[in-house]
Amino acid sequence: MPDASLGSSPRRLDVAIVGGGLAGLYAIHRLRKLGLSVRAYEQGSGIGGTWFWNRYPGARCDVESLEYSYSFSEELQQEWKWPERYGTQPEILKYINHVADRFDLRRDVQLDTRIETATFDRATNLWTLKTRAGETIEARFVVMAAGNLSTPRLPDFKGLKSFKGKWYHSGLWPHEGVDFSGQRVGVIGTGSSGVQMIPIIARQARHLTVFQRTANFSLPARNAPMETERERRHKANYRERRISAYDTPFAIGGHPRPTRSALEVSDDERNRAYESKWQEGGSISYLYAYTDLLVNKQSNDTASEFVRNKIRATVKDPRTAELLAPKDHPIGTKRLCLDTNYYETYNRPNVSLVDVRSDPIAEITETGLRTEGGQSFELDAIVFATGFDAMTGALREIDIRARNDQAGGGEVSLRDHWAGGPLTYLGLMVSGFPNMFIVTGPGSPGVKTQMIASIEQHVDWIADCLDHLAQNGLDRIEPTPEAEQAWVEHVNQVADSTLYPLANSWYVGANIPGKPRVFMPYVGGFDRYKKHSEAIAAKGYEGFALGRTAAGQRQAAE
Ligand code: N01
Repeated sequence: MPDASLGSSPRRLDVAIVGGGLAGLYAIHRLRKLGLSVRAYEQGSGIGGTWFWNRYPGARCDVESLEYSYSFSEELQQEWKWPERYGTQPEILKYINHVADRFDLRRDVQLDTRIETATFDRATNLWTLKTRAGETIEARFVVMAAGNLSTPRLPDFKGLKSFKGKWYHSGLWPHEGVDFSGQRVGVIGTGSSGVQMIPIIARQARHLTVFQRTANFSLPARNAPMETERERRHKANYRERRISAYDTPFAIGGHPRPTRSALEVSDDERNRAYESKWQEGGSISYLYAYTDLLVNKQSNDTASEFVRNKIRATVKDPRTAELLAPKDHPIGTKRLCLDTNYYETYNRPNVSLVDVRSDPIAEITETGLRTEGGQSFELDAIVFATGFDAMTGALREIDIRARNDQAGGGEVSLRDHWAGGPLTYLGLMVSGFPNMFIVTGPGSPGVKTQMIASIEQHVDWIADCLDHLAQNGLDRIEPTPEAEQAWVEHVNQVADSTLYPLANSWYVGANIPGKPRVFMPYVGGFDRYKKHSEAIAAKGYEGFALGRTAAGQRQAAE
């Protein structure tokens, strides 16, 4: 419900949180413990973020459920029972709602509230946020927990308005679900969302046409009901398992650290190792088979070719198999997909694959779509699994500004500051925008890890930082431009030492025409990042300018 204080004097908070997903909810819990007044503003009509919006058929997490969950409460992680190896969207949303109730978080979440502007005034040392409905909020600090994959993107196709059928985007799926029975359906996009929904839509639709621009690597998930014994063993030392997971690059435990290069072993031995990972299911275990799969092209070629051969052995029509076998990027450099019967689906008589790389979609028509080469497809429904304006989209949609305190002093906007690509220090803060924290922003390892581990690590870091400020009578923190620049350079150097930049992925904004091509996530690993960000805090927040302002002191006293 929109807030009742609308139109009256501004609500004053210690911390305003933007977003009511996994990050925003944990921020409420953690920051409240410091005695701070907090409130999260969520544009959806329910909590859960990604898991609230992405309700497409087959939506499921590709990190195992015993890992993809909060670790902050031992009771919670012991009590919650995941029914399957990988959580489905409804199950994860149920879990998030359970957490909100169990820790009484809802009273500090305001739903149906979109933050449109956020302005920091150096003279008052306050952030002022405005909602679409016209409410004003003042806060000493802001935590942006708006998500990395939360701005759905529709390609700019001509003619969508003229389409007489129904169309959907994976990230804005109708809550009541969609029944495709008897319909001619087109799915555009073969990333993680497309790969998950295609086998399920194929079982319902009269005919399914998949429009593929880039083939993606996908591995079998091997989902199954949770094994009771496995769950018992995991829970017997959950805490220790989490700690050892935090000491790995992906913050995911259970996979021994590789010790050898893929090129150090014989072809037979390597193929046996890949086969065993393929049978085991899951992406981390596969990429973790050898030390150098993400840094050495020749090593990666062996892992890529193994999967291409699996595709060729699965898909009966050789032309379709070759189209599905990715050749333009090394495996793992675009987000590796996990599937259940994805490649097998192309053996169904009611499924066809169209290559829109060689013959791009020209326009949506009244009755379907047409390619530049003149092929026409009659469709009753079109599904856009075309992804998101990743990592920067949600923050760029908010008009974020900071005002100087000198009379007549200028204003900087985040959109301008990021015009050439996102600039952050540690993915946590932006120079020139004091007292604004980002959870798993660009420059953080977040999207390359078990996301909830990164969320908890970032929010804990932010909470410790706010505590440090309070304990020391300080009220302002911002990164120095030098520290920000050095971090951005470091993020890029680390990326350049890997194979990641070889792919046209959303990690570099390649899916958005005109977006600056900058490598956004930190791929040096969660383990290194955690140690580094903690060391920076221990050194008195090295690279940050901390301060005490007259206005800030007054507010703290109020
Ligand atoms: O989006 P994507 P997604 N014409 O950007 C194609 C997470 N996630 O929603 O590669 C034709 O990966 C585009 O083609 P190309 C996960 O981190 C996790 O699938 O740009 N095609 C691509 O095939 C994931 O990486 C889970 O050439 C067009 C597809 O649309 C991220 O979310 C599940 C096009 C978009 O793929 C995003 O995944 C789902 C055009 N004009 C998502 N424009 C799990 O945990 C775009 N495409 C399992």
